[in-house]
Amino acid sequence: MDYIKEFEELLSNSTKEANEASTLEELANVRIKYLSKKGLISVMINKIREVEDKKAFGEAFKNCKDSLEAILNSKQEVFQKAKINEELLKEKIDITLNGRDFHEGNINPFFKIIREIEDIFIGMGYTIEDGPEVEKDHYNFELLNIPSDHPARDMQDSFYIDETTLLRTHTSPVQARVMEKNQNKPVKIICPGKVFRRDDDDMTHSHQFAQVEGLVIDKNINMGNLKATLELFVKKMFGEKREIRLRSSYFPFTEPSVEVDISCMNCNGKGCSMCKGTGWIEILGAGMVNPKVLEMSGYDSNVYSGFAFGIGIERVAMLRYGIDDIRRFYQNDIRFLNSFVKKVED
Ligand code: FA5
Repeated sequence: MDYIKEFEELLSNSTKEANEASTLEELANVRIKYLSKKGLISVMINKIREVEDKKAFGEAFKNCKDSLEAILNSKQEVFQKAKINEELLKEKIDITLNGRDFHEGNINPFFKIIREIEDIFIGMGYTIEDGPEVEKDHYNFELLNIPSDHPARDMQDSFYIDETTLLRTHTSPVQARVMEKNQNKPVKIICPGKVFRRDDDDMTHSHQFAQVEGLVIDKNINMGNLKATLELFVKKMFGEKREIRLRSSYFPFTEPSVEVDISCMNCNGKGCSMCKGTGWIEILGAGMVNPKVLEMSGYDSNVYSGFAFGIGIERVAMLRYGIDDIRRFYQNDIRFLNSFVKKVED
């Protein structure tokens, strides 16, 4: 029965050491010393070979091992809780501190005006289409009745990628693409997007700008529908009092064609540097879709007619918000953007 004594001694020593341990590390060392594979209690199992009553030995071994494990586990739990509490105290958050200011962003004025234009036309039953900025000559010119020797190409000289591909010079190629897709079915779309052409940069011109194309095709569409649509758009965008002027013009893809001007916001029509002394600023080109263009895109021009327009987005924004120079849209001057946002929300 010697082993009983031995177990008692091992348990009393290990318990004493466990009670004396003051850190998690010291406690772990006690566990290693007695309970690891070669620990003082663990190796006692080898003595089972020497005893007769193996069952009693086994029970004594298990009791000793379980008792020490229970003591170590409960002490370990106490230490761990104390450690967590200590860390929590160190990480105390002072909720009386003022919060940090964060800067709230705004929608860029350029995109804001696009949304406004879209809202107006959606309200009139239009849907929104998209088209590629890198375009084929075929859609940008050919299908719009501007063959390769046509002088109208000179006015929209552009940035070519190769002989048949260019950065689109206007959003009108979307007309051709939409007609091709719809083939003899009614159409009522707008398409906002970037356009590019070799142009002098000044207060109202840029070599890269944006347009919104509009196209309506159905039976019995006439010039009166076009005029009413543009008048409604201008009044919704600029207010009931803003005047518009239709000048007859020429586009190879519309017949007849018009250019639409709005009285200058900067000088109220008196004449200033912004409107080049005329009192008017041109915002869009429009007209009845040339029957030849309808036919080229697969429509029967005896059944269908349509109108189209191309609005200069920056010009609309300039008039709407009283911006004097188109280049401000591209300079990314935060002072301009901030003052503009306030102005819009006033
Ligand atoms: C066109 O681009 C035609 N595709 C418009 C059109 C569509 C006519 C459908 C008929 C039917 P235009 O080159 O005039 O037309 O340009 C249309 C509008 O874009 C102008 O009224 C103007 O508001 C704007 N715009 C033209 N050139 C510039 C430029 N360099 N910088 C800024 N805005 C411009």
